[in-house]
Amino acid sequence: MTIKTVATRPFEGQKPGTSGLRKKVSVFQQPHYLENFVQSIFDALGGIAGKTLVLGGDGRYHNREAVQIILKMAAANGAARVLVGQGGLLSTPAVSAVIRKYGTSGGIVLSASHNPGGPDGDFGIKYNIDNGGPAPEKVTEAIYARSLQISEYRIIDAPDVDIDVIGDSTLAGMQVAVIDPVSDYAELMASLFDFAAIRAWFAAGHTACFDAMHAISGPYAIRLLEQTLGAPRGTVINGTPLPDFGGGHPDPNPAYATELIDRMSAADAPDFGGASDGDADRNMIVGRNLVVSPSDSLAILAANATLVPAYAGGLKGVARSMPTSCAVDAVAKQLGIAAYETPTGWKFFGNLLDAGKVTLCGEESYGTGSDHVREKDGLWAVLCWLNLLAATGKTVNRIVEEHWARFGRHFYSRHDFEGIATERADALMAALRGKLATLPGQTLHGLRVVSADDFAYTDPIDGSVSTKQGVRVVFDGGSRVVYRLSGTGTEGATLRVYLERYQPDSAQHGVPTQQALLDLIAISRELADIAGHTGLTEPTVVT
Ligand code: VG1
Ligand code: CO
Repeated sequence: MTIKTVATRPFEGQKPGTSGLRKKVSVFQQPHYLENFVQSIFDALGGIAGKTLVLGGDGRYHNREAVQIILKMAAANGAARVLVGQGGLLSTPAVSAVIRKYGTSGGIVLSASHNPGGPDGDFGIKYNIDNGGPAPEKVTEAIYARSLQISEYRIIDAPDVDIDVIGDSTLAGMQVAVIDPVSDYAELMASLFDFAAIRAWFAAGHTACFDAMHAISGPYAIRLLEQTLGAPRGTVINGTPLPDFGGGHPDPNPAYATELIDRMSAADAPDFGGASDGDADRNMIVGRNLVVSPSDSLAILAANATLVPAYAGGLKGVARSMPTSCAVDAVAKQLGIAAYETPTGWKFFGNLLDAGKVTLCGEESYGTGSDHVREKDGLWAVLCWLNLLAATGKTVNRIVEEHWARFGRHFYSRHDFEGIATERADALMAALRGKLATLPGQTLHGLRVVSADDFAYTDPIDGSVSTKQGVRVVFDGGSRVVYRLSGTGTEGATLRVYLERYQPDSAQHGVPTQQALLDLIAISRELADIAGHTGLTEPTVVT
């Protein structure tokens, strides 16, 4: 087998966004495109000679081809060993778990997460460091810088590796270990939760529906829920991963997980509903006719964490991304623990988790997780909720309502305006930033602005600074409107508008969310002149 050194030229725009490099499949299919980025990762790490890496993806279109290319490049770059999920599959949280369990140098995740797949869909690649979490900004910046300089990459000329049979083989001196994608993760879950109590809950006749949305969580959910915890067969729906996710949009929210939402509003609805995204790191929790807001879910898990064996000793602290509602802050205050506010994206939680400052973290975008791995974890959240249901004997709805009664309700919604021309979106944000200084003290639709800024974050552990992380406008009583541009899309720009209102009065907790937020919605549209800048008078997706 010969090592080839291939001459190449930089591609523009190989800049990782909120979570890795995401582009259309056709972009990744260009000769040298993936290779350039992979070599840039290896170079930015100072080489991978003698190192062990983990490799797997969510099974979307182009996953298998990319796995073969990366294995051959890792071998040519002198890696000692690569642990690859059977079939090239590993969920994002499973990659994190495997990196940590085997103490590898890091890993590569192939996924564009909740973005649609298939030949016309999206593909993505992300590097995770040795703590199991997404590379921090200083690493992603080094990878990007390298991608602009690259002139050659290394790959071996060899037949494809058989990635479908579990076991070890060698590739030009590098060991390839094909591992079961589910086992290590399943073993970790069993160590965290009261499986006996959840098993008894199902045995008593309780029912659940988990929508894997034809994505990678299917095999994990079937193994854990149906084969380990005794949930009836058929509890997991859309459980076979497909390269195009069945043509769907694998994002577990009320707009896209409609099959689950329909089931949970039927007369014979199961007791519990859950769903996960393309790479299985997101989760949606659903009760009967009730979607639990992700921000509330984080707060509820924090308030009840000691019912779960792994967290019985209490929480060290909690963290949420800035646009996530302040519901978890209210819980932290009552528990007397610290609450951190970070920029959007899981990479910002890594240092806090590593330093033992926080145990639970969450994002409004249907992401929840803990210090068991360094990624958000969809099935973990589902198991947390099942553990709570089993331990308390309560329904999802009752747990949520009791939480609001105790802490007050943070009404919350995100309005996305998609497909905006990038220059227009940038102009909108620039105009908004230009206004910030004049806002405090102004009254808009009867609400007084108490502060307005562009969120900047100084990491309390390593002091690194991240600026321009979203514009936030805070009103009397803690209501907020937050604006930022998405960093995961592949076409034009997406403006995200996050809306939040705190309501302490229990008599008002049953008001429909969009109604409770009406004045904030009006303010958000006017303040940023969304229609003027984008031509859009209504959001394209509301969650
Ligand atoms: C979105 C979410 C963010 C999440 C990120 C990755 O980013 O808002 O909270 O961390 O996706 O999630 P953005 O920049 O588009 O708003 V995933 O499941 O796509 O890895
Ligand atoms: Co995801």
